[in-house]
Amino acid sequence: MSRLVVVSNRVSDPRKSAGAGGLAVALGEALSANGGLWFGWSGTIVEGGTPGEGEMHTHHSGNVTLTTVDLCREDHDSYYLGYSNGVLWPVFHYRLDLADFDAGYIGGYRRVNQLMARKLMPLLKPDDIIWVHDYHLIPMAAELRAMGCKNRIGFFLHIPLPPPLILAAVPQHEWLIRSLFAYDLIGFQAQSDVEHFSSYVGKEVGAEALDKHQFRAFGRKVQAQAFPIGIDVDEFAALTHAKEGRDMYERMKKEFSRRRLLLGVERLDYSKGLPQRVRSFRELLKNYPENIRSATLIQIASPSREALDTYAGLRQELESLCGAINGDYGELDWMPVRYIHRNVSRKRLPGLYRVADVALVTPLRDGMNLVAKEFIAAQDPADPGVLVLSRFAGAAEQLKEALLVNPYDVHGTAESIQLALQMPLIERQRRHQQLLERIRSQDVHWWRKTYLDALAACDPE
Ligand code: GDG
Repeated sequence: MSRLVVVSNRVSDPRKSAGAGGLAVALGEALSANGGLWFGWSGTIVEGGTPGEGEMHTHHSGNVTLTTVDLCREDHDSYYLGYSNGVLWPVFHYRLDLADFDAGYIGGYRRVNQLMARKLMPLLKPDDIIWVHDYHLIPMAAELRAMGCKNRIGFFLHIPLPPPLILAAVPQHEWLIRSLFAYDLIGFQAQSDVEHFSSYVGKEVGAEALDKHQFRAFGRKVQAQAFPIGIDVDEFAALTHAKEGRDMYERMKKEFSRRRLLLGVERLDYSKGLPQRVRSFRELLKNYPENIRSATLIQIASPSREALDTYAGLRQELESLCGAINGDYGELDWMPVRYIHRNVSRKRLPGLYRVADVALVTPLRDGMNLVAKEFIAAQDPADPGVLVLSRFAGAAEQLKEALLVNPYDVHGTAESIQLALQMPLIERQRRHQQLLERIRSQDVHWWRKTYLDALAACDPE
């Protein structure tokens, strides 16, 4: 059995991941199955350290080895804040207007990928299977190959890949795509991402399409395919019934016994469409006044990437919108929006999802969106809530029985929210049952196994 080596920006201890997200749990579990190595940044920033250098730390958790590398301030700021989250994140989410194409960032991005490859290379065994995650580490395989690595290496992009003409706005677009050809398998979230990859490599680098999923360019062959990530449905359903989930459910259920609850949960990120959502909610109150004093929006927007100006600006915009709507529509004993800018414990979230009549998952663009799937998993099948889902979330390719909306269309979204609030029980049950079957058959274990089987089956070059 080959050893699995997972490489990601952040690393988490599988034994301490009870409160962590589903992805950390799934990767930890994949590694624990046969023993493995999880490699990435330690989370430590060394003030005044030397660029391209970083101390390595190793500890063991059962049969999983966790090896991490520190980054100096300059590397962290240009690799993580600068190129990853100031260039790749906005452009890959179609926000050219928010990208900061500072020419200095790319140096740090390359330097950190080289540093990571240099530290990982001596730890590798010849038959290890390497699985690299996300946009922070696109050139990782190319760096490893340059050092002579012949292992099978797969990549999974958790965020969307934009169409060729948007991608081409990144000054290093060709280099990024050439770097992807150092992998054996590229996993995307959605079919639309595979289409964008296929059309980019056809148009911009003249790749030869060997079939729908295999492409040859730069003297290498790569396979590109969609593997929609899922959640651990059983684990999530169990959290709903565990003490903290149940306490949350009972407390909120009592409060909302005669009122309707609309719920939004995400990191405060401009890809999630939060201002548009609050405007849609205001439109709902304006056009359907029967919801005044009845429908409440709870919006959890957990703090994220606050060192970047675009995120600070978004926070101000959202807070001013929430303040305005509460000022315009609020009563002494009722406020339309409850906005929470804090992280809510993962153990309590499922209880909150279960009380909600409607989940508003309306990103402007999203690789997949796990909140949509968590909401479905937490519902009571006898009296389920309704999922209002953006057509621009990767999840929309799978979750067709949700009410699909265009989040830019504030009026249309408000109409769909009203439809959701009025949906008869029988239709809610029918939609929920189909959605639940879908997230069960393609859960996080299916995702991991399907991906790793496909990687193991790739012909090595
Ligand atoms: C990226 C891609 C893709 C949110 N607020 C709180 C909290 N959360 C949890 C949710 C969910 C996770 O964070 C968010 O996952 P998403 O998938 O919705 O979004 P991203 O963070 O942008 O993730 C995305 C994903 O990678 C996986 O491939 O689906 O498209 O952008 O699990 O529950 N958790 C807690 N408190 C909060 O306040 N505990």
